[in-house]
Amino acid sequence: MAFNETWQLRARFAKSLSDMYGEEVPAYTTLVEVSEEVNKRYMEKMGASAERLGSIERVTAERHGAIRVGSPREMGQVAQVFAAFGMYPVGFYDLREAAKSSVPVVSTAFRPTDKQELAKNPFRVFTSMLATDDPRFFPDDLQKRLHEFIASRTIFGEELLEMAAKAQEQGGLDDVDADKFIELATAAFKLNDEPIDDEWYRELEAISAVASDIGGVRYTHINHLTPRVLDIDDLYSSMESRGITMIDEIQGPPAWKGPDILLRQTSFRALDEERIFRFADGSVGPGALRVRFGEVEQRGIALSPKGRELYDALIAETDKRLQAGEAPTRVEVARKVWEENLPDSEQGLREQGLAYFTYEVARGATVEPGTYKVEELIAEGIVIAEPIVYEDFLPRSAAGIFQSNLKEAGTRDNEQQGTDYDIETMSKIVGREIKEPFELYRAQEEASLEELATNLKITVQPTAAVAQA
Ligand code: OOG
Ligand code: NI
Repeated sequence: MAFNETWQLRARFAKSLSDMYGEEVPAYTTLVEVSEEVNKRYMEKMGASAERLGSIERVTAERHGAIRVGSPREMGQVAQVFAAFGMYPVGFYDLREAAKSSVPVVSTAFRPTDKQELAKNPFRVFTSMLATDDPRFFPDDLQKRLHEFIASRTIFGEELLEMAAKAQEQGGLDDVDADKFIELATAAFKLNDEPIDDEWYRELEAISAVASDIGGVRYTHINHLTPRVLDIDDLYSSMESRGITMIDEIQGPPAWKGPDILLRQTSFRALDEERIFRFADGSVGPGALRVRFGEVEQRGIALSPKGRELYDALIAETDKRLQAGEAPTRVEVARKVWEENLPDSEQGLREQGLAYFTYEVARGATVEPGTYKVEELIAEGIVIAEPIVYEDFLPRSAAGIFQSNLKEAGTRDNEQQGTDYDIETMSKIVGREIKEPFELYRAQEEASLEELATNLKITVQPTAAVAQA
């Protein structure tokens, strides 16, 4: 009997969710097809350099999912399920603060954390928890009913959780168990057709469509599954020419002549979906709701804290100039701001310590013993630098994606004091330590520098990105 290692379980899980979601949302299948065409075109156009930020095998299989849960208990359970797939919590995102409209959630992302695991299968899931205890969104009486409703449902059954614990303990499962486990795990995220209580759903929807999506039903489901493309501008126009309306713009960094940094994302708008409701008069029948959409992403280089600070400043500068009417679109303004402020080469990013890289000895290269700067070794052709890909998310883009799919702004009482959440409180909720993205990238660069020093038998000075506090 064959044994399925953790990464194999993860790859199977990603595939199984993707198949299920394709049946639930046919437009997703179109998005995947167009993404594959875009990637093929890009490979043909760019040759070997197309794969600088990820092999075509990895990128083709790469997806991120988004799910939403209702309580710390459910968050702890989903963390157990993801741990079985080698997916651990990384990063804390407070979308309550990042969004202008009413988005009452706090989030983390579950993903593989080391390089080899990411290369085998990089599946990740952006996971949000409804902040039911935040009085700016949920007044006392509603809070109580919401807590009761969520506490009374079971999304992750005992068998699933037990199998997840076993898979984690053994570092995988044999075939028979694996089949069952993938089936149960996939089913936990399947759209359920149990009638929705109309009155309850609409009460929450008036506050936020995100609140009703999470707390208005007895189940969870995948909100979206996102393929990765190598050229998001091509994807955007290809989708529009197929008659699919995309949100107004691509979120995150603009297209420009320099290196791609962080993450660019866009989506097509949430579609009206028919579901069965139970109405106040007791009748049961179809009604419409609108929460699920299709999203796509292009990934760039991971920034250091200094790079991220610069990125945030550039975004603020873009907002300012856009308001002053400098150019008609955010993307045009951003491109100018980028050109004025960001180095337009990987070397520039490295020299200023703005982004993370790994370093390898060029084949057959040797060097006299001594102390060297990495840039010096690169210039002499002894060392080759490879960018580290950004594996995480951006709160503002996430909020933008949430928001662009809400029909109404919802309500929010800013007179009330919001509940505090941070990476520590969120770690307690998840039941595992949430890793800080910067620390993972930095550790990767540091480890590669150490290996370089060992291989060349030299001392290597810390790079600017690693030398930062
Ligand atoms: C999550 C939105 C965030 C992203 O890619 O930034 C997200 C959600 O809609 O539940 O998926
Ligand atoms: Ni997403």
